Amino acid sequence: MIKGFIFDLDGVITDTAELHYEAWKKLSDEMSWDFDRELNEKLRGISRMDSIKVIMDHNKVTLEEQTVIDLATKKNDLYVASLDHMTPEDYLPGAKELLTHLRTEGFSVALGSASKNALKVLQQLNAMPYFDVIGDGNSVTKSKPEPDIFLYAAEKLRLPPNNCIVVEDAEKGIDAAKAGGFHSVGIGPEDRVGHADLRFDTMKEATLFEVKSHFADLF
Ligand code: G16
Ligand code: MG
Repeated sequence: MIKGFIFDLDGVITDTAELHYEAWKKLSDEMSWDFDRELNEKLRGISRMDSIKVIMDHNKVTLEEQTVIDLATKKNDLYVASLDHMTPEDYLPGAKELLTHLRTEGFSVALGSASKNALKVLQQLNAMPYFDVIGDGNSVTKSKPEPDIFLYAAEKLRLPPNNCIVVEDAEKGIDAAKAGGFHSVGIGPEDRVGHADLRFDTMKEATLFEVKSHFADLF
């Protein structure tokens, strides 16, 4: 029986990928590092420190750990400042409708995000009332593709993974859901989330009706 849903944040509820891109791009320009949208795609769903390491590897750069932390902090300050402009208009199309529908039908709902800024994003969107549990980048140490963040959210919801559907836009996010024994819904192209149990191109198509139709024997 499906009793709960666990949502990723960036790329599922709202499109912060563009804001992350702009902040990493600004830092990279200052450091004379190569950084483009293709590389930004590789940062989808992974933690801040893992992200800067991907960018440095790409540029064949090695720096002292403290310098890396300082640069990641600089990027984060830029990113957090850009969140001030986020408003309740900034849900991805379909996301608010699905969250509202889950509330009216009485499902348990959790957030399972890699971001340490998830609370600020939810507050900017006025999205807190849609969630029973918040799992974010501060809740666990091992990030996706490890299943820890989703296992944390499920435990707080008091549900076994088998009773939950994870909604994710990142390849590593679907890997994490599968590793934890969750049912999964992928948002995005086949080459990114084609390994999910069910896939939609965008959140607009991800209605509760469609999800229930696919997982009919589980509802
Ligand atoms: C998000 C983004 C990632 C970002 C990570 C950490 O994960 O997709 O690109 O690197 O959060 O964010 P922060 O620097 O704010 O802690 P998710 O899991 O919400 O997609
Ligand atoms: Mg995401």
